[in-house]
Amino acid sequence: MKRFSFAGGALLFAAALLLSNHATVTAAGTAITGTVKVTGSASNADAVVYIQNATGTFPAAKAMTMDQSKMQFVPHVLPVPAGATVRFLNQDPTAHNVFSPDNEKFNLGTWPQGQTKDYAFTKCAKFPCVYTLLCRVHPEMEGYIVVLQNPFFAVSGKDGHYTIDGVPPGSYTLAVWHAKAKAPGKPVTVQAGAPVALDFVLAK
Ligand SMILES: [Cu+2]
Repeated sequence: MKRFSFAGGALLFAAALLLSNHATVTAAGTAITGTVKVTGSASNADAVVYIQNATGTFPAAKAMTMDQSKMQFVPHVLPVPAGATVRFLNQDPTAHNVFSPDNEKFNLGTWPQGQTKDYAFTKCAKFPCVYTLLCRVHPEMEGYIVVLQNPFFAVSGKDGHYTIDGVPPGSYTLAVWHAKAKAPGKPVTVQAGAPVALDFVLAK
């Protein structure tokens, strides 16, 4: 009998866990989707669309990676939430260096294929906080890390499409960052269960 009620308690506990998981999913919010058009450019990729300021506590940033692959930074543009650690992996048979002349400036040194260096983006006072990434060995290499105030952001694909998932209900400014073009932010009101679509046209 005792054993039975223990099993029952375990079941209840499991059900409660499932319910609380479900509640988290429901509270995870609404999608903002749309397209970005970069005027005069063949590609609409690599625009960062982001919520300028959000309140509340956010889940801990997951691990982010920025590779050095085929003599390029991959991805070309990596948005991360404030405090995130980025792992830089050299995939090439040649040594790469990674440094940034922006903000607090950093230089991670030079390292060979298969090795990584980590850097934590914890020093930004205002957002977006943009770091140009360069390599002293290969001056043609360039990438960007865009540090943002919150985790609600997305990068556009070549077709310009972007999707920001899980935005909590509220009124925000939706802004866009691109290395070579710009557009003003737009006000957006997000309601639970009502996906929002917003497009941007960027110009130099
Ligand atoms: Cu290099």
